[in-house]
Amino acid sequence: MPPKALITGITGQDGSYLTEWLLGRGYEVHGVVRRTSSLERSRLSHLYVDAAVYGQSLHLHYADLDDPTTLRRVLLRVAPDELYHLAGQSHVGLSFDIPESTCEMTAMGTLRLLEMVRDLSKPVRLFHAGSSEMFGRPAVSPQNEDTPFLPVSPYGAAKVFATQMVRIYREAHGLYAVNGILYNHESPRRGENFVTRKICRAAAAIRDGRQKELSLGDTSARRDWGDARDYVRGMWLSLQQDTPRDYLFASGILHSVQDVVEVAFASVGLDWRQHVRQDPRFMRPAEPTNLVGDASRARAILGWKPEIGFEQLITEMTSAERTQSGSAA
Ligand code: F7E
Repeated sequence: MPPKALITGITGQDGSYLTEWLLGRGYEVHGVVRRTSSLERSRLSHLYVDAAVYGQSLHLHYADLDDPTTLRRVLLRVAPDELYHLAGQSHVGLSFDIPESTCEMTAMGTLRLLEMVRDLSKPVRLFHAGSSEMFGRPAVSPQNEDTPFLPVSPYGAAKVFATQMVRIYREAHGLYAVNGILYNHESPRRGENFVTRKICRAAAAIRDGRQKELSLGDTSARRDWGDARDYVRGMWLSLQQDTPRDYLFASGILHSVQDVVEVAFASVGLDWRQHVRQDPRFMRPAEPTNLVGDASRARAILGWKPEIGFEQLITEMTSAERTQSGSAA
């Protein structure tokens, strides 16, 4: 019998890469999808149309984090060995505009899932995607798994609640439950309203004459950016250990939004100065500071280290935008 995995958030960037990673290891993969008026499955479409994969080793189920009865039914029917909980409202800026639904999905949605897992007769290994945003403005840099959380956004606060609940259920109820503290991780499949994708997409479109300028918020903001494909490998590794514990996944290197702009525009032979402008609409009410991670534990116990560097990632993302629009040289 192949091992079975269930993924919430399977249609997202991480969910789609994780699906490929697990299928490549012989897993039967099940995903929870929300009903929407448009079929938001573009990141999985290459698998969805493959008759040898979809309905064979990959299965999608309609359910949602705010519909516990259905979600419980899916969990009982699939009876997974591993459960990867990646779903939730993941845009930090947007969480200032829609804090209630952000907390409902990210915080309460995780608690509901933990309650379901607690009741299962067959034990499951649970991975929960935490975030560097939980550290907010930390007193120490770089951060590790023991650094106190000081979130400065509704999203960060919701993730702290969910992460702490995972720890509580692990200790109090003996669940095999793991938090990954994930720093920013990007790819050509990143959502279009995250800053790296927005910049790479614009650089490609300006280069090809489909766009004139790019409006950004705070370009001095700095983040620890890695590649999503490295991070999903870490998720899987963290569930293959005898003892469940939390792991931090980061590159350990800070770059500014301005650095992303310069690499992306230079990669298509453009001078960013002629195209980029600041727009207060994209500024946030509060920004975290010094979010840079120390992934020593993941390196020591899981043998994990990031393989794709910042410049390679941004260059690939920009080039992918040109390929997708059919204009690559
Ligand atoms: O912003 C600044 C913005 O939206 C990065 C999520 O995956 O990583 C992600 O959250 C920085 C911020 O990612 C624009 O103010 C400037 O300082 O790409 P982002 P994020 O907020 O760091 C963490 C770890 C998560 O867990 C989240 O789920 O870029 N910035 N100008 C801008 N950001 C956006 N989106 N758009 C701009 O125009």
